[in-house]
Amino acid sequence: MERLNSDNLRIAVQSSGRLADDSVALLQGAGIDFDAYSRKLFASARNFPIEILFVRDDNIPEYVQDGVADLGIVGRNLVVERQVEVDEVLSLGFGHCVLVIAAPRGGPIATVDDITERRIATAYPATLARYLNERGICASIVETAGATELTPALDVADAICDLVSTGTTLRVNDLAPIDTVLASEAVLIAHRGSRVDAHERDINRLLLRLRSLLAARQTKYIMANAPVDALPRIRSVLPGLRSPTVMPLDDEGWVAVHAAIPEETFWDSIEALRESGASEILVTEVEKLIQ
Ligand code: PRT
Ligand code: ZN
Repeated sequence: MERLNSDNLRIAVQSSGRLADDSVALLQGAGIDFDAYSRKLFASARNFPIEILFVRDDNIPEYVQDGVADLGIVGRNLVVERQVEVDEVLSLGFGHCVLVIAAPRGGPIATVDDITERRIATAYPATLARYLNERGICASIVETAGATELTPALDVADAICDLVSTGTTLRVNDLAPIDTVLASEAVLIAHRGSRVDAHERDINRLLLRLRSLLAARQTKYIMANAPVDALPRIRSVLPGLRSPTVMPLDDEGWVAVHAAIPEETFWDSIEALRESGASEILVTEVEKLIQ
């Protein structure tokens, strides 16, 4: 069997499950070339001194805390629940979900005030306990290992505290959310010990790549034509990275305007651009954005 190269940086990712494909795609998008096809216990990158460990997500917080891996990709919900000593380095923009308290629709629990002295089922007992403590609410926590959404119907609990993404599971079980405990997404976490110092250079190289990939995903590149006299207005409405690039067109009195704009306000910018007099607006994806 192949062995781990102890000198290399190690990153732990989920082997299968909700975060697995996006984690692999992120690393590969950052130009790390490895065989993710077989998902053996680990893979060595061919073009970067890093080893990828494929494990259950439950193990990732402790592996990173204990230095089995230097880095890990895991849901913030697990990092918070396990109360591990790691650094959260980057939010990765996938695996979005919220940990919510929910209760049977139309039942006696309609707001947070109603959960006092009630039973709340959850697979996140530490996070829920902290939430209750902070609010001075006294309620009992029923620990579950899965299928938390079924516990009210089985009269094992009066409410639940569980992860939600689309909300379908809550709806199907006739539960309504009453408060948010934690907003979560996949995060990159890092070990705090000396192993990491030895790998600082490679970690920084990897971070630069990941940041440029994440920034690119949040950016669109636009090209538009506009009459020269529309430029002052266009400049004032384009958020751009710095300022737009302006090039003369063959057609006198006209210019081409190029700019990188944030995805978040994309449609607002396009509308403002059109109202400023720009036309023939071309939009493309940005592959990397290195700052
Ligand atoms: O096998 P392994 O232990 O590695 O995986 P797992 O089964 O424990 O974890 P997995 O793959 O289900 O989830 C991994 C991570 O994905 C979680 O820790 C979260 O950070 C994140 N995530 C994002 C979610 C969801 N969305 C989500 N919807 N984790 C769980 N769910 C559950 C939710 O609780 C509900 O029961 O999926 C169900 C469907 O959700 P709705 O709202 O879309 O109906
Ligand atoms: Zn798990």
